[in-house]
Amino acid sequence: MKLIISIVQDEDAPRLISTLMNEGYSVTKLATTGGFLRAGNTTLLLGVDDSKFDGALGVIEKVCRSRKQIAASPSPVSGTTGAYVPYPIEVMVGGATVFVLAVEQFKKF
Ligand code: 2BA
Repeated sequence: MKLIISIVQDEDAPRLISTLMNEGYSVTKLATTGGFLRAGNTTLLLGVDDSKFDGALGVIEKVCRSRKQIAASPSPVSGTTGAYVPYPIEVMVGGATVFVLAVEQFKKF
């Protein structure tokens, strides 16, 4: 069994969750915040049997799109002196950032 941790954009989350559920996957949704943009994103936890692992990754890849986002420049590191004037920057976000962990044990009580 594997644990898939997938960070996706909020816009993609509803369709991704419903597609995964329709295909028989169990999903947990966490409301998260990206450290760089400091904007909301969605983290999904999926525990999947090895036989269904490729299918889950395929759904994530199919549903999640990359998008350009305009954001304020990150604030300077602490200790920097002077006024901070934010300026807009364009970053490409997503489709999905995926981590895969081997699951040692899976139990439900
Ligand atoms: P954020 O940290 O808000 O990052 C949003 C996007 O900003 C990133 O998109 C990337 O294009 C850009 N970005 C991030 N850090 C940057 C930096 N130091 N300099 C310049 N541009 C930077 P994605 O790479 O698609 O990441 C989307 C979200 O996935 C991230 O939101 C973060 O929440 C998560 N993420 C990405 N890589 C991660 C990692 N190695 N560990 C943990 N979370 C990660």
